[in-house]
Amino acid sequence: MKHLINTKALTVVVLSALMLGVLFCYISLSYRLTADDVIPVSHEFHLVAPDHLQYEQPSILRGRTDVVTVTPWLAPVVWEGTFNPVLLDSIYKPKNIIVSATVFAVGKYIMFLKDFLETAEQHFFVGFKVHIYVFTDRPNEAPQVRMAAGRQLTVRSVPSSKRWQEISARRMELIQTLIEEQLPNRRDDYVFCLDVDSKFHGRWGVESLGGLVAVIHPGYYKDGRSTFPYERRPASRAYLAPGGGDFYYCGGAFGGLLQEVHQLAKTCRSNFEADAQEGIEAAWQEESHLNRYMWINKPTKVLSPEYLWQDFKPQNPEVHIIRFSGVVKNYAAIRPNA
Ligand code: UD2
Repeated sequence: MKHLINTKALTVVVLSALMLGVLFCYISLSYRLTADDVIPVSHEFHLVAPDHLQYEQPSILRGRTDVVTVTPWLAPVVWEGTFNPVLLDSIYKPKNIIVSATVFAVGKYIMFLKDFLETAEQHFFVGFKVHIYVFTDRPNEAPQVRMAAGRQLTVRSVPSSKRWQEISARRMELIQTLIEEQLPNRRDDYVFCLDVDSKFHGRWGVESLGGLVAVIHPGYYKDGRSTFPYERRPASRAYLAPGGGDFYYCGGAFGGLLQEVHQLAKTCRSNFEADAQEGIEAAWQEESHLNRYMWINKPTKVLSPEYLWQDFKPQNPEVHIIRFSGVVKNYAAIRPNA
C-alpha cells in the first residue's frame, strides 16, 4: 500500500514537473515571439520619448492657427510654436548624426564669412556634430573662428570668376562634387547649402531635418504663383508654366539627406549647363533650377521664412522668430560685375 502511494506521488510529481516544463517553454516561446515583434517599436519608443523627459501634452486641437503648417502633399511646414526643441533634440541625440553645411565666399564675399561662422556657432545645430565646408578663392583670408568640440571647418579653394551669376550657379557643381568625393558613404547624414551674406539670429536645429528640405522665400510667400519670378521661357530647363509651382523657394538655403541633395545638385547643374550650351541662363540662375526641381520632386519638409529672412524687411507678425537672415549689402560694391 505504502509502495502504491509512493508510486502515485511520484507520478503526480513527474506529471506536474512535465506540465510546468511545457508551461515554461510556452511562456518563454510566446514571450520571445512578442519581444521580437515589439523590438523596433520599443526601440523607437525609447528614442522618441525617454521616460525621464517631461514635456507638455501634445494636442491635435490646439496649436498655431495663423499659419499653415502642412503642405497639400503632407510635408510639415516648420514655424516657431509647431515643435518642441527639447523633445526633438532628445530624439536625434542618440542617432549621432553629422550635419554638414556648404558656404561659398568668393571674391569680396569673404567679408561676410566671419559673422556667418561666429553666429553659426551660437545657433546652428548647437550640441550636434557639424562640419562646415567653406569654398573660397581667398583661403588665406578665411577667418579663425573658435569652434566647439564636435564642430569642424574645412576650407576648399575654388577659382574666382568675373561673373557673380557664374559664382552663384557653380555652387551646384561644387556641392555635387563634394558629396561624391568627400561624403560618399554618409547616406544617413544631412547637408545644408547656405548663402554666406547672412547671419544666424535664432535656433536652427534638428527640426529642420528631412529627406529634401526647401525654404520658402521671404519675399513671395503672400503672393500668387503667377507673380513668382520663376523662369518663364519654355526653352529653358528651369521653365515653369503658368499655373505651375507650389511656393517660391530660396536659392540661399536648402538641404536634406546627402543622397537627396546630391541628386538635386546633379540635376540642377546638368540642366544649367545644358541651358548654357544653348545660350540660355535662367532668370535666377540655380535658384530657378532649384524651383523647377522642387516642383517635380516635392520637398519632404518645408521651412518657413523664419529660416531665411532679409534684414531690410520688417518682421511680419506671423514670423515669431528670425533664425537666419540675409544682411543688407551694396551689390555694386561687392560683386565682380554689375
Ligand atoms: C539670391 C539667392 C541666392 C541665389 C541668387 C541667384 C537668397 C537669399 N539668395 O540672392 O542664393 O540663388 O539669388 O543667383 O535666396 N557669391 C560669392 N561671391 C560673389 C557672388 C556670390 O561668394 O561674388 C556666393 C555667396 O555665397 C552668396 C551667393 O553666392 O551668398 C549668392 O549670391 P548673392 O547673395 O549675391 O545673390 P542674391 O542676393 O541675388
